[in-house]
Amino acid sequence: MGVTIRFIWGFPLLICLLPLLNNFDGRDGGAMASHKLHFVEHTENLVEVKQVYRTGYHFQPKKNWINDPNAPMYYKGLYHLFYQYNPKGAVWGNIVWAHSVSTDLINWIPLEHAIVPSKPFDKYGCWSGSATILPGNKPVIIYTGIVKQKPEPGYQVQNYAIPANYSDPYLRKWIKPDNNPIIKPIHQNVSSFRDPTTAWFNKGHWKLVIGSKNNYRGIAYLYRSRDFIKWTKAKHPFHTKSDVGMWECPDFFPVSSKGTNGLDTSAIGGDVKYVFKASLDMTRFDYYTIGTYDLVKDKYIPDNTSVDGWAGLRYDYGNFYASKTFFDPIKKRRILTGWANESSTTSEDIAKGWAGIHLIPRKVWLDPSGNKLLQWPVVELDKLRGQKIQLSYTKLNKGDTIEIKGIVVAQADVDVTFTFSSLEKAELYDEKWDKFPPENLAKSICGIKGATVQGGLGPFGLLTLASSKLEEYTPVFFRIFKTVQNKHRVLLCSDATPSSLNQNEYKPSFGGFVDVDLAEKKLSLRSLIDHSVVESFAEGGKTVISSRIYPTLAVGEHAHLHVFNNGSEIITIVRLNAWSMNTAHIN
Ligand SMILES: *[C@@H]1O[C@H](CO)[C@@H](O)[C@H](O)[C@H]1NC(C)=O
Ligand SMILES: *[C@@H]1O[C@H](CO)[C@@H](O)[C@H](O)[C@H]1NC(C)=O
Ligand SMILES: *[C@@H]1O[C@H](CO)[C@@H](O)[C@H](O)[C@H]1NC(C)=O
Ligand SMILES: *[C@@H]1O[C@H](CO)[C@@H](O)[C@H](O)[C@H]1NC(C)=O
Ligand SMILES: *[C@H]1O[C@@H](CO)[C@H](O)[C@@H](O)[C@@H]1NC(C)=O
Repeated sequence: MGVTIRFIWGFPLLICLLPLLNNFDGRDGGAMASHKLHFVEHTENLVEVKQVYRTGYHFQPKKNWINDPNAPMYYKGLYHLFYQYNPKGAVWGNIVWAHSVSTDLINWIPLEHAIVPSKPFDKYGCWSGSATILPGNKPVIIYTGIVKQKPEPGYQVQNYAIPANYSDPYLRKWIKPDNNPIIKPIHQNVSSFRDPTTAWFNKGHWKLVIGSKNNYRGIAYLYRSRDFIKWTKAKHPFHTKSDVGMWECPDFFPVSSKGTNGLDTSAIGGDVKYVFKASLDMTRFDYYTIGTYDLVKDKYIPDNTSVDGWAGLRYDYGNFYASKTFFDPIKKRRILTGWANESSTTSEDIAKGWAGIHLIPRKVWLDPSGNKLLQWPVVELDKLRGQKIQLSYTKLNKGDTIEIKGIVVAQADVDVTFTFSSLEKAELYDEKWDKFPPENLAKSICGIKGATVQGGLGPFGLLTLASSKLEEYTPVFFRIFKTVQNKHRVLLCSDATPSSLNQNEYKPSFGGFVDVDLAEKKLSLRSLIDHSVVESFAEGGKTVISSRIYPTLAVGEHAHLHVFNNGSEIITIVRLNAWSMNTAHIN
């Protein structure tokens, strides 16, 4: 479960001032769902809302609320994605497991709901869970069921579900056997016991972990089973950490220390490291550590290079939560998928009829340094690339902007490499900044040093979803600092502060440091722009930031894209490729 239970039914409906663009059709993929008008639910007066903010190639249902991705897997030629979904509206509630399938992780076909509340063991909700493929190619799902509404947010147990027909590659029908629940809370806080992981197998047992807490201690409880039905709690948690709060949606998986291929969740061996991820309910970010798996103690131990806490590594320093990975046995890769909530208000969500998207599935693998992951959009995304614009060896002086024209910039993929001749002009890193809470350091500096604050080496980067006179824009940029010890720190910012004239939106100045060797004096940036989302990957996926944005002017064909430099060091665009993205067939 990835949602804070703070929504209440019955919001008074305010139809907000969404810009109503009459003839906008900036999407070049034909008659897609995004062109349809939807009717606002929960109202007596049905109101038409033009869908200028719907994404063209990010995963969304046709309408309503969506949160966590659940049980992603590959089965008989199809990728399966389940997700937490409210069939009745654009706010959290009435959660079922909706289900879509795909052959390429980009285009999706919707199927009937896979798991819905119907039995005493899930009467009040079917919350997040994971799939495991048992020997003989037999998928099984374990998910959290809510059996009682009290104590809030609900009394939680773990249930399993199996396909009704293993011959059906669509896995349309799922059976919830009557011997559920298979795991009940014993000494845990019964309302903080959820989101079972994919199970892995070793030493004669299947093992999985369940997210929990005890006061402010995050806990991943380990359970073992020989037959997948009878589960026993291990004496010790698999991993635990004080002062972090509830661990939602834990994920545990091996990564190879050689190459970029993924590994099956049960892999063990010499060239294998491990990743443990938790979704921090208190900060609403997904953080992870790299570590080892002690098979004797059956425990995960983070490496001393990974900070284990709020200031730890994040998959994404922006809007990204409740993520999950799975192993793709066909392309031998591990794929990460996560949820991005809205930056619009609840009443705006109700008016537009939907809330939440999933970000583009990313391949993840271990950085050669061994102390972080690299992430990159799945290669299948490239098939959506259409009209292309290219720039090379173009200089940007301080204050210069170059507009990228000739593509649909509100639905685009931009990949750019910058270079500079010296590090001399890097600004001094202000030691006072170290007083910011470490988990907010990069974001705080991005807040102080926005694109309009001129610098030495940077800021330089992209101005995405910009209006014609820059009344609105979302800058995604680098800025390089030099510490008193003469070390360089590279900051990536995705700053939504100037993104919208609408005062009600959530507009954080997300930021993350990029751990990069500047010897080559080069930095690369790829941004996936899709109407209300900008997903940016620095340096081949070392640092990723996603922002959800709701401009009022920079929508559709009124959006512009620029490359800019606002630092005194001259920046050269070595190469810039930008493509219009075709609209994917999604649900
Ligand atoms: C199971 O699925 C297969 C493949 O779709 C189908 O041919 C068969 O009729 C299904 N069996 C049942 C009992 O529905
Ligand atoms: C149990 O969980 C609930 C809901 O998250 C919380 O209000 C309560 O403080 C928790 N109790 C303990 C002992 O952690
Ligand atoms: C971190 O762990 C490695 C072994 O994994 C060890 O060699 C190194 O000394 C440790 N560093 C610190 C600061 O504890
Ligand atoms: C560059 O800085 C100047 C001075 O603050 C500012 O007016 C301008 O808008 C900045 N350019 C960008 C692209 O932010
Ligand atoms: C997404 O919405 C913003 C604005 O309401 C909140 O501040 C975030 O906490 C929230 N993120 C998640 C993961 O729920």
